[in-house]
Amino acid sequence: MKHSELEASALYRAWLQYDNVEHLAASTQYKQLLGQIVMSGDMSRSGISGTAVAELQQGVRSMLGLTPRVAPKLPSTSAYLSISVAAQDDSRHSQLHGEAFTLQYATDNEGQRLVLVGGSESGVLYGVFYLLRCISLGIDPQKLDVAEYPRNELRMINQWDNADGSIERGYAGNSIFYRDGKFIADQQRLKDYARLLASVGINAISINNVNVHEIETQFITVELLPDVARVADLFREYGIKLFLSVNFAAPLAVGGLATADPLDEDVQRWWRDTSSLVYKYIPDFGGFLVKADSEHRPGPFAYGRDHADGANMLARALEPHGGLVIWRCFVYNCMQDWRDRSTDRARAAYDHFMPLDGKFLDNVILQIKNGPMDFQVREPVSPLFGGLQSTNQMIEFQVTQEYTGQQRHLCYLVPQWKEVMDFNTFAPRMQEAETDSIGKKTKGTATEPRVKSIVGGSHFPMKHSGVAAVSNIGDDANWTGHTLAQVNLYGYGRLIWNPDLSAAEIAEEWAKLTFGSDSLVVETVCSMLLKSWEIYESYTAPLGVGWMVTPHYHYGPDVDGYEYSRWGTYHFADRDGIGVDRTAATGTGYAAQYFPPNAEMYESLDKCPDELLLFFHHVPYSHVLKSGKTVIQHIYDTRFAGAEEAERLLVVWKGMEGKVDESRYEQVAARLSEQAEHARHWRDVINTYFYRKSGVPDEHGRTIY
Ligand code: GCW
Repeated sequence: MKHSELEASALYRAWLQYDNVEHLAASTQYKQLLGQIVMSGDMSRSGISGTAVAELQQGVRSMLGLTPRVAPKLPSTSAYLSISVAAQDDSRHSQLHGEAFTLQYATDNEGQRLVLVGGSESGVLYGVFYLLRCISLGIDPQKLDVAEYPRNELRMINQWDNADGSIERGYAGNSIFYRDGKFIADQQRLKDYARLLASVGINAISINNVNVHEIETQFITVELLPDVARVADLFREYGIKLFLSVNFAAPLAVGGLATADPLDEDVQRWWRDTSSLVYKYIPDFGGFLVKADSEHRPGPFAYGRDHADGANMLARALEPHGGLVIWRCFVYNCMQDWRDRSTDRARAAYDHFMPLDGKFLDNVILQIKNGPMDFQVREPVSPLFGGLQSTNQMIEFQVTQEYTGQQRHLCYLVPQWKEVMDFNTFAPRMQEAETDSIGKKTKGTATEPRVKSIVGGSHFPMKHSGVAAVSNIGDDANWTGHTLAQVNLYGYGRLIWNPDLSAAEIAEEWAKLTFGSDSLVVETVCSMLLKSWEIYESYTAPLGVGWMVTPHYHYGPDVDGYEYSRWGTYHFADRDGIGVDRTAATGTGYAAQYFPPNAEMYESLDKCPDELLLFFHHVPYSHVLKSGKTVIQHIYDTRFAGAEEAERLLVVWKGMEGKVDESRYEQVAARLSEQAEHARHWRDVINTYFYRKSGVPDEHGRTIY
């Protein structure tokens, strides 16, 4: 499709539809207020401010049929929007954090105005997107009196794009960054992506897969840095910093050295020189993202060094330039022998990284997956949150639906992320004296030790912290394969801007921006979204056990697909029962990695929540759940109900015909119909497997094969 055709398509415009809203009551007032923009004289007209103004003009033109004029001083008209960046010495605004903004309506004898003040140009840009959202949602401008600030410092998206144009775990076409080993020269699509990201407050992006292959290893060389710099230039205009995933063995692969040992002086020098080179091309480069000693990626273990040695070596190279090392904790033995019952993959990240707490330099951040395994439909929260108390950290989510239906099934992930963010780790409070060891940012004693306050940097003292997630976009016309999966990218940005927003609020906002204000459409879409995670869970792997998927592809049921494999991913189902004993008393001891009372809760068969029962315990099929059902009956009932619910999603969506534009209606209908069909397949495979294993019939005598 040509870019102009894409731009004209509702699929492509995602939540930035900017349809005409002149029929909404608030629009008349917005038209009065937005004819004239007064931009304070000291603000630049290029860079992020330039972007903000261009976005505002484009949005206002499209929604209100009016192009605002921009002037540096007060207009003769009595209504306008004023935009400025807070001066450091202005006491009213000195509290404004760099990315924060205030947006207020004011009126007096002289007239009326909207006043937008950003803590920086980025704050202005976020304020502009906020205002555009208000116009689109029809919010009365006279009620505007907001002070918004992001709760997380780093709000990052990780592309798993490869230079050959493929995307690891991508379910929406090919890369918009690369094709056939080269950067795509036409950057229009990248610009549109930057807009989408900035509109929800994302401020950092790593542009290549954490599995760094041959060509991407050369991104940090003279040959390819000019290309990387062009991408950085584009994202910079939207307040987004660029990071690269690097290959820990780059000194060998491209540096001509005989080793990548982090303690070797030549290696250290090579990374120092390389970092200086990168900063010549990209003065505000964010830093390196590293997957080391994980799934066959090189790392410090090869040289008998630990991960602090590895990360700190890179950190020293980046430090003079203000760069960060984001070091992933996804480290486990992927060559496990399934016969070995003593090794537990769930323990791995904690076992590797806890002994290193406090040993990382100030510009290293550990990036920790939300759960201890790997982005399953249901997992407990990684015990590293709360465990690590003297280390910068960020949480990693997966927006791309690898194990959650691959954007062919509907699965709104914000409710899952919210559960994680709200999880109380019960980590004991830090002593004030300990707070100096790592940095100045906070005393770290004010909040409850929930994941959101830990990664938000307000609980423990951390110099840097935040949230990252694997992107779900590709070059499909609708970006995300399933049009409704756009909500996950939107929701990710909104949630990490403010983790106190509810999943329902975010869904509603997105539905209105995406589909307009028809309340039936909005309510229908929201109800579908809010149930979708539960529905997906109810026909796939039961009770937190995970992994019953086709090896490698991870789409579709294969109960024993990972059972006799090297990946450390087992359910141990036999004729009597199922589940993994991770208790301290009789199992792998994983449950003891939590603080009390979580440790006791998971350790105890009685207290362990049903949805995670099989993650922590091996139980007979006759075990009675808190719901009053036996495990086997729960498996049957939820699979039957799940498949029915999936079918109902389709039926409900069919009611949207004629209410949603045809392209999006048809696209979603096709996906939902595949989901309904596939959910029946899941139901029958799972039920049949457990019926054959256990020999226990369904109480209701339904068909099992
Ligand atoms: O979930 C697994 C994926 C791999 C991925 C890995 C990781 C990038 O199946 O494709 O590799 O996680 O997070 O590093």
